[in-house]
Order: sequence, then C-alpha cells, then structure tokens
Amino acid sequence: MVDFSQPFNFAQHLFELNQTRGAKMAYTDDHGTLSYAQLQEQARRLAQGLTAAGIHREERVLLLMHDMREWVVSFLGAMYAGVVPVAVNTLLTPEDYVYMLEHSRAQAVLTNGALVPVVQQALERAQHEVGHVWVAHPEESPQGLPPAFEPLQPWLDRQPPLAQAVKTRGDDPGFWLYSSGSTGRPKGAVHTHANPYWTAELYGKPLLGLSENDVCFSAAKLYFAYGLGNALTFPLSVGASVVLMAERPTPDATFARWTRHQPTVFFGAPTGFAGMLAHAALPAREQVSLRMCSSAGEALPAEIAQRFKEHFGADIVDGIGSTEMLHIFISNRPGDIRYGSTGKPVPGYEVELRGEDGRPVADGEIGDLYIKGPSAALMYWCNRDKSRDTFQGVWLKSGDKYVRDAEGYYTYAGRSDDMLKVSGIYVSPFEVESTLQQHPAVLEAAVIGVTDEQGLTKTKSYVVCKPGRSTTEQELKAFVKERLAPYKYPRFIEFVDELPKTATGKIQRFRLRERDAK
Ligand code: 3SK
Repeated sequence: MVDFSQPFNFAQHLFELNQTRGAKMAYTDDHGTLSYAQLQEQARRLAQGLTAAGIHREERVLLLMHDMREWVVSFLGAMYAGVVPVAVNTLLTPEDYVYMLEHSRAQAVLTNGALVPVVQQALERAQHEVGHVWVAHPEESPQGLPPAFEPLQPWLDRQPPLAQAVKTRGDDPGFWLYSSGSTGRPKGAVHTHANPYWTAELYGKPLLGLSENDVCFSAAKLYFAYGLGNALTFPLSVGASVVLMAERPTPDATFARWTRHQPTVFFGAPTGFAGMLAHAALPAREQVSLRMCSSAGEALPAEIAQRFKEHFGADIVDGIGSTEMLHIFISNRPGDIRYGSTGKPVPGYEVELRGEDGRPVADGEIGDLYIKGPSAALMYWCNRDKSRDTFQGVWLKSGDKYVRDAEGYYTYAGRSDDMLKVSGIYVSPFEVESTLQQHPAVLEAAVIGVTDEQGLTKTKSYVVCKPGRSTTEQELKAFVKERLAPYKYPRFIEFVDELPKTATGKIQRFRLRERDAK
C-alpha cells in the first residue's frame, strides 16, 4: 500500500513496479512493440523535452492521438514531468478542439500524422496560442507537416531521459478527461495522480484478477476513462502486455487482433459484442485465447453475454463506471456473475440509491445512483455549477438510475435524464430496449419518450434489424407485451439503418429526441 503522506507520481510508480521487467513487451501496436524498459526511457525523454521546452508543472498539454505506443509515452512522460496531459477523443470536430485548447489553455499538442489536418484547423481558429506541436508518425499526415509542427520521434531521440520524476503528491492534478453530457460543452474532469492507482488496487487487480501473464486488448480507446484503465493503468500495474489499435473497433479489426495477438482479456461494450456475435467472420473458440471479457459503457443485455459464453466459453464481466470516478465501481465478478445485472459495489466504493426526496430508496425501487470512493475527480475545471451538482461532498452523483434487489445485486434502469414517466409510472427505456433485443430479428433498439396529441408521454422505439432479417411493428409490440408489464410496450416503432452513437458507443437518445421533435 502506498503512503500518500509522501510524494507520489503515478508514472514513476508504474516504472518502479516494472523495474525488473525491462525486456518484457509492454505494448504492441500497428507499427511495432515497446518493452517496459523502452517505455520508461521514452517517457522520461518526453518529460525532459517538455521541461526543456519551458512547460511547467501543472500546465496542460493536449493529447490528441490515436491509440498507439506514443500515446502512452506522452501520457506517462507528461505526468513524470508533473505536466498534466488532457487526453481527448480523436473523433471530434476542429470546433470541439478549439474549445478544449482554450478551456484547458494547453501549452502544447501531442498528436499523430493522421490527425494533423484537424489539429491545424483548430489551431488556426483558437484564440489561445500553443507553443509546440509534436507529431507521431508524421509520414501519415495527408499533406505533410505545417512548418511549426515537429516530428515527435527525432525530438525525443535528442532528449536525455529526465533523471527524476517531479515530486508530485497523490492529490496533485495528474491528468484530465473530458466528459460529454447530453447537453452543453464537455466538462474537464480533473483527476489526481492517486486516482488511477486506486482504480487498479480496487478493481483491476482484485476484481478482474489481472496478472502479468495477461495480454489485454481494449476496444475502448485510451482517451476514454474505461480504455485508460483497461489498456494502461491495469496492465501496467501488474506487468501485463497490451495490444493497441488505432482504427475503429469494427468486428473485422477486432477479430484480426484476437487471432494475431491472442489477447487473454478483451474489454468491450455491449454494442460491440452484439455486432461481433452477428458477424459472419466470428472466429471459432479454438482460434482465440480469451479467458475473460469486460463490458461497460451501457448495461449488457443477458442474452448477449449468454451467447458469447456459449460460443467462446468466456464470461463477459459487466460493470458500470464513469469518467468522473475514473473506472468501474459496481460490477459482476468472475465466479459471481448474474447476467442482466451490473452486480454489486466494488469493495472500496460505497453506493447509495436515492429517491426524489434525497433519501435512500427501498430494495426493488428505482433510485438515483450516488457513489463514494477514492478515485473521484477533484472537479470539472472552471465549471463551478456543474462541479457542485456532481461532486457533492464525499458523494458523486452519477446520473444513472438503478434498482437493487434483496440479494444486493444492482440492475440498470436507464439514465436519470432518459427515464420516462408514462401514465405516472416510471418506464426504463433500457428495460424495453433489452427486451426488444431478445427478438431474433433485432440487432439494436433505442427507446425515447414522445408526446402524443394529448400532450402525454408515450414510448417510441427506433429499431435496427440484423442483416438479412426483418420483422413488423405489430410483431415487436406483441413480443414486448408478452415479456413486460403491458404498459411498457413501445406505442410507436420506427425501423432505421443505424442508431446515433457517441465515440464510445453509447446511444445518443437526445439525437433521436431532436429528430422526433422536427
Ligand atoms: O461507461 C462506463 O461504464 C465506464 C466504465 C469505466 C470507466 C468509465 C466509464 C464511463
């Protein structure tokens, strides 16, 4: 156990843990591999480079890079120097990056060749001036590098490794992650150096049981809190190896890594698992080495987990976390999996379900989820109102609705802002969606509330059918009525080719609501 009364630098902590694993492979990506010794050396060179460039402790740098070895070098190198990496989603627009550059006042940008055009556009439009742009794999920039951009690797090669980590403390700002709500600007969640340590100690090691023999592969990208734990914090906390992939986690891209690199633990999201199971090229059990999978992002329908287990013999361990809490705080666990539920609180976290009056609700009743735990972010940067609303003393309001049964298992009941009250009764869109997904022709479904001629809320479902399958509105309504309380069936059903989603695969119900309001 770490003594947090002493200085604590998370990057240094990981390097010390792996001091005896120098030759072991830490990362493999689309371009090559990086051993533990190389990772430490490259990160310390980067720390020296930032320091020499006049970037000071606590100042921010924007990390806008596809998943590759240089992402990890940049993240840990910045932390080693006490500089704060702001890790951002690579799928956003130049306007989004303008906001993030101005909001974070980043002193530099670390990026890769394929993203140069979008970085260039953002920098041209941003009011805030950035001193340096370092580019990994500049050869992949479609039109070469603008004069002010510098190739990352030659610059790193010129730096001596920084001799010592900056003496940060556990509570010092370590890095930021932006969290997008359904409305408004993204919020910059400020995480400390100690927070990732806690996610590994409470969840990655004891609950998932990861070990140095594992090869981890995460469909969720590193800029996402889920991906950061899966592909950096957890594997490096146990000396495991990691497969990184820059491209989108399509079934084909994922299967290629499963068969080429033989990961033992795969981290995905329900939509991804559903898409893979429906894909013609699904590998046979004998072609892969998966011993366990993890799922987060949205609740995992039981049917998907069961079909996956039947095919691969591996459990999908479903849990829920948040950007603000950094990783998972309620989870199933190997050996105690209840498909269809999110499991129980991860030891070290406390969970409360509160009703509208702010008091804990009884078992069986839906309540708002609050969590208490050591990995909570400090605040949303420069956003006092939203910080106050989310970080309520020792408790963090998650924005999710949950119900706990008499045995202490928690089941997802939708987002607080997506819940529907139909005829005075709460309807969980998720419950209706997961029922629709049990229909053999349905690939995905999203349920929203719409207002009928009388101004009353009714449920409407958008449905995507599996390739080559079809069904009718009547059939689906009857299917839901047979399985749920009849008032829960969707009054309207519309078939669509795809559902709008965030970069991390969450269904954007607000987009469907906007579309419906037109
Ligand atoms: O979406 C989740 O459940 C999640 C899990 C781990 C870390 C972050 C998030 C948002």
